[in-house]
Amino acid sequence: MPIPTSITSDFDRDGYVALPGFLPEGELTELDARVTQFIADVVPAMPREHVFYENKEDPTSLKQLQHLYRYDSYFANIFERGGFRDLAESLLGAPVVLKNLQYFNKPPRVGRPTPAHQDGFYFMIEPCEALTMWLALDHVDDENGCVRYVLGSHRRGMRDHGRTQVLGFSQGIVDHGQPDDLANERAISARPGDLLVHHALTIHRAEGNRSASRSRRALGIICYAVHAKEDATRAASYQRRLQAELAAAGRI
Ligand SMILES: O=C(O)CCC(=O)C(=O)O
Repeated sequence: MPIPTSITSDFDRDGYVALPGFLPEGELTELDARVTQFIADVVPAMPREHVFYENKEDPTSLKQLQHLYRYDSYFANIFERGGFRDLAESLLGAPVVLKNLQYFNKPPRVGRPTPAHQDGFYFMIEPCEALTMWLALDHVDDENGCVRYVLGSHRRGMRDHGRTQVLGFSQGIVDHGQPDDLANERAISARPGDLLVHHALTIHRAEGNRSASRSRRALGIICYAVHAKEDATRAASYQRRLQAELAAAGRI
């Protein structure tokens, strides 16, 4: 599928692009039903390091799932079928490999903020050529915690990150909130089926969900350019340490 050059040039300039109505209505309805079914049928048997709750005693506080495509081929197929691969390859200008398919929610009232971060810090790849596609499943706005990007931040290199206490976002930018970060931040509202795409160096964050009744669900699809080499030993060792720490603290 050819991708209009205005989309690639906006992505190159801003570090993100918003594509309203990316997923057609019928596919969105099916996806929503599949997600609901997955949560009911598959999640109870998933390993705890792939399932995060705001409060693990409360199933309604589910906040994040990792690697859905490993558990259900429907989710692997949407990457190939839904135009996501073509889009990612056009934006990165290279063939890509699918690395993760995540579910994010910020449950009403309890969904906590997402710390400011750059995904590439987590990815441990060289060169840092990767992107995340964030597909809204709900109406998302300021009240329930929309994604906020720092315009053009993908052109200013990797910032220092440090440990946070936010489950699912263990690293955040230590000095975020500089005048440049604040002046260039853009809050992106979205409707179900809208797609946001950001570069792995783009700074982004989200507020918590302040609404009393509206969830804030999304899928996150992560791709690396095939030539981006992962420091797999370092990444696996970080994951092992993090999971041991979270398990010891009773968080997962
Ligand atoms: O859903 C969020 O709050 C943030 C998601 C995110 O950081 C990402 O997809 O890279």
